[in-house]
Formats: sequence, structure tokens, C-alpha cells
Amino acid sequence: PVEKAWWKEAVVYQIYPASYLDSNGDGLGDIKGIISKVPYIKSLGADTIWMSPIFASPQEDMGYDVADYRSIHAPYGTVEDVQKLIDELHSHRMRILMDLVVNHTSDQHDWFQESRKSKSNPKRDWYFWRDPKYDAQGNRREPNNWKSIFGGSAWHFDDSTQQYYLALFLPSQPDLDWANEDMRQATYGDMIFWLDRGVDGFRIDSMNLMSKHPDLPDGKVLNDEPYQSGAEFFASGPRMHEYVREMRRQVFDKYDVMTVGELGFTKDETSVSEYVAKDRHELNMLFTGDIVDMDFGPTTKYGRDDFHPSKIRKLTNMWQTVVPKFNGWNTVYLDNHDSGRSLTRYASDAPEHRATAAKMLATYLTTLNGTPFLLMGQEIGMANLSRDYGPDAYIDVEGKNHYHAVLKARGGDESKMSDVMRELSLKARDHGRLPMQWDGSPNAGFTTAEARPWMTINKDHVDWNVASQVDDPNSVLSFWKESLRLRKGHTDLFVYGSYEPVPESSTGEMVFAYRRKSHESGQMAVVFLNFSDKEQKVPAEEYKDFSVLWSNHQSQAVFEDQLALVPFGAVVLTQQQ
Ligand code: ISL
Repeated sequence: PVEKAWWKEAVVYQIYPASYLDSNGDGLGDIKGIISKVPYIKSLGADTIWMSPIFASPQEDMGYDVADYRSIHAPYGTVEDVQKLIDELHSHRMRILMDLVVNHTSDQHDWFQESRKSKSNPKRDWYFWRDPKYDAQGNRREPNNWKSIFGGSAWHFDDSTQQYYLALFLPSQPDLDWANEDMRQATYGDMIFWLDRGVDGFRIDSMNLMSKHPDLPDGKVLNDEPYQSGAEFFASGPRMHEYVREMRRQVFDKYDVMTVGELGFTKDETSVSEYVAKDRHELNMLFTGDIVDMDFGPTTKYGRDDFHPSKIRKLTNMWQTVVPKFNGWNTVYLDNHDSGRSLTRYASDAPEHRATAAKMLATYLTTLNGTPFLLMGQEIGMANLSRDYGPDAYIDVEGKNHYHAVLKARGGDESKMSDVMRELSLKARDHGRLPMQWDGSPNAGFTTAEARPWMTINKDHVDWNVASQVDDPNSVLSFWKESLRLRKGHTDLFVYGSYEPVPESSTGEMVFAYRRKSHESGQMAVVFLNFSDKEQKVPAEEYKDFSVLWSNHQSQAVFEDQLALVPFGAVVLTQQQ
């Protein structure tokens, strides 16, 4: 039996604040817009929201570059507005997670402004400052060969003090040095500021980059490019667990909070267990990200590698089996703001399949062991921008940097970019950040019809929006509500039950199936998910006495020892009680 907790039973809805709802016609979402939709989120059956960063920021990386944790980006609102949102959620018996971005700050943060002033500034060591190196010809070089995650060197030279600082993301996102105790205490103070206002937990951004190898050694040279990953030295460094435990002891343990760490680069079973094994007293759960990366290229995100159902089978079976073994807890998700929509990439947004496919993915997300996270818009089957959008539709820095780097390498010839456009149309971060499609009106009800939305609104909002689905019992939205209701009605089975893979040999490679079993009643459910655009027949002799608990298409049932699944069909069978 598994110990119960509110954060295990929670259903988390991720809100990208810029894109949820604009209440004042400036084309950008805001806190008041979110407050007005609390009843909508509640009606969906989600009970916790996770908001991407809303703090004061120059927005070079959409708020993941924080200039001041204790104030709010003015176009989003004020601290008072956030307090209202927290209170409004609590009055609906809902909760809120904030995004804690403390691996780095904005270069506009006071701490960095101080730090860059002089080598002797008390905040100098809050960041990584290093002397230049010189090559054989006497040219000034970066302190090491690490590459920024967004391209180019991770080091930036500061003329006034003649040293380089480290920034693993944008040059305007300098990395904090967690080895500095004063910096850690200041950061805990910022966390406490929000916890005292009622925040119920954090998603910890880029969590395992917080401890780096103290010598910052050169990364292994894997190709002839000037800069190399270096991740083996900047991720999961030697003091990582010490920092997490300190944060837990000094901050989290004083509140009833939920903590979700984002684990990049190191994704093996042992490292995961070291953060979430219950007796280690570190974090509640992790995002390992691999489930979002299933079609990333072998070495880079925008390299080509197509999705195949065997990948989701393998990863899901692994984490579902492994994490309970050490008494940890899983996250269950397919989407976030850092990639394309799973519907387009792992299922289908073709008109004839879209609703069924979105419901199939909903079935996956609501029948697994762990806490489900859905990205705003997933509940109505929002999809990527289609292929006919050109490069100008993409405004996020990651995709833009990639596009321009390749374009430059190809001599500026736009006609040679179709392979890059294909990958962007699948994986660019913009797709996960598209404005929410509330209705079919010109700006999708996201902002006023006259306003200029901050980013592209998908033209498919005319057909795919909340207003057209809310009263339709067969809509994706209604299916999500029903799935979440069923999950909550059977927590012993779907939240706390055991997980057992159904071997591929008994379903065929395109169908992913698994069993869940209640420790309390012994009730068993079998989930079948067809990840193909063809009908699939699965032998089902052993399920003769089972009945359909939920299904994403009325024609699916067990007939003559076979379960017939429609393209992208999903069926949950359960033993009659
Ligand atoms: O975005 C990615 C792949 O497209 C990831 O590599 C991402 O950079 C990584 O998971 C860390 O992401 C987080 O921190 C970044 C921010 O840009 C992302 O939005 C955030 O989720 C820097 O704060």
C-alpha cells in the first residue's frame, strides 16, 4: 500500500501566463485573466495550477530571466493581484505552484548588477566570474569550452572588470553560484516570501544545474565545433543533494508544499531515486523530460528522429515500474511550454483523427500512477501551428537562434530551409505557448478583437475552442472532464494502484497497454491505447468478463475474443465488481 498525500491526488494544470487570457486588451495575458478562469479550471477537474514565471523580468526568455522575485512583471499585474489569485484558488479548495527559477537570474537583477561592479563586490561570488585564458597566439579565450543551451559560448566577457561570467542559457541569464551561502539564504528568503502568501509549492526550473563541478573543466570534445556541451560537468554536480536537502530543511519542511524538480541531462534510475526516494527527504517528484523529447534528434533537439509507439511504451514502463520501487512518486505529462504539442507529434491533429487522438492521450494522462500535469489547451485538443506558417510565426529565442544559425551556415538561402521548418513545426517552443483558444472570434477570445496579440494565434481556433466544446458531450473537453472524474472516483486504482506492463507481443507494436490494480479492493483495469491511424485488433480472450469503463469511441468493445480499437482508439476495461 502507498502512503496517501494531497499532492499525489492532485491534477495540475500548467498556465503560461502570457497566453491564458488578456483582461485589459494589451494583447498579453495577465493575472486578472487567470482569476476569471478559476471556475473553468475547477469545472475541468484540475485542482492545482502551475504558473510559468510571472515575476519582474525583461522577458528575454519569457520570464525565465527573473529580475526581482518579490515583484510581478507589470503587464501581468501586481503582488496584490497574485494574492487575490491565491485566495481565489484556496476558496475553491484549489492550489497553486509557482515556477522557481534559481539556477540563474536576469542580468537586470540587483544581485547581478552588484556582482558585475567590481571583483571585490560582496556579491561577486554569487555568480561565476573567471579570468580569460589565452591561446598559443595570445588570443583571449573563454575560461572553458562549454556551450550555451541556446547556442554559442556559455561565457561572456565583461569589459569593465576584464573577466568572463557564465550563462548556460541566454547571455542575459547569468548562472548563480550555489556554493555561495549568502546567495542561498537570499534565495530561500524569496521562496519564503511567496510561501507566506499561501503558495502551495514550486516547480524548480533547471534544478540539477544548480551544482556544477567546482573546477568547471572543459567538456568532452565530441565534434569539431568550437564549443562543446560540457553537461557532464555542469549538471548534477557533487553538492546537488546537499543543496536540495538544505532547501527542504530550511524552507519546504516548514510548509505543506509540493515540490517538482526539473531534471535535465541526467535521467537514469539511480539519479532519479536519489531525489525522490521517500527516505531521502528531498523532493516529491521530478520532470525527467524524456517523455517530451521522444522525437528529438540523436544529438540535438532539432535533429530528425520520428516518434514511434515503442518509445512511449519503453519510457512509461520504465518510470512506472522503477519509481514505486524506491517509494518515490511519478509525474505524468506529455506537454510543457518547451516543445510542440504531443497531439501533433505523438498522435494526430489531422481533422479525421484529432478529437479521438486527443482523447486517447487524455486516457494515457489520467490512468497512470503519478501526478498528471496537463498544459493549458490540451483539454480542448489544441495543436501545433500547421506547416503553412512561415518562420516569422516563430518568435521564441530557442527556435529563432536555431533557424538563423542554420540559415547562416547555408549562405542565407531561405529556399534551403524546408527541413528546418519541418522540425520547427513539430518541436518549436512556440507551439506549447500558443494563446488559449476560448472561442471562434477573431482573437480567439484570448484578447479583444482590436488588440494585437503578443504572439500568433492559431488560425484553427475557429474550429477548436472552449466555447464550441463546453456543451458538447462528445467533445474533447467533455472527455477530459469525464476522465478526471473517473480517476478521482477510483483513486485506489488509478492514483495508488500498482502498475504492470502488458507485453508488446500480446498487443502488437502500435498498441500500448498496461494494467492497474487496486491494493485495497483487488480491482483491476486494463488500458489499451492505439498509437496508430489504423484500426487495431488485440486478442482479448482473458478479458471476457471485463466491461468497458471508458472509451474514446462508441464502437469499441470486446467481440469474439478480440478488442477492436479504432484509429487512435483508447479503451479502459475493468473487472465487473
Ligand atoms: O527548452 C528546452 C528544449 O527545447 C530545454 O532544454 C530547456 O532549456 C531546459 O529544459 C530548461 O528549461 C527551463 O529553463 C530555461 C527556460 O528557457 C525554459 O523555458 C524552462 O522550462 C531557462 O530558464
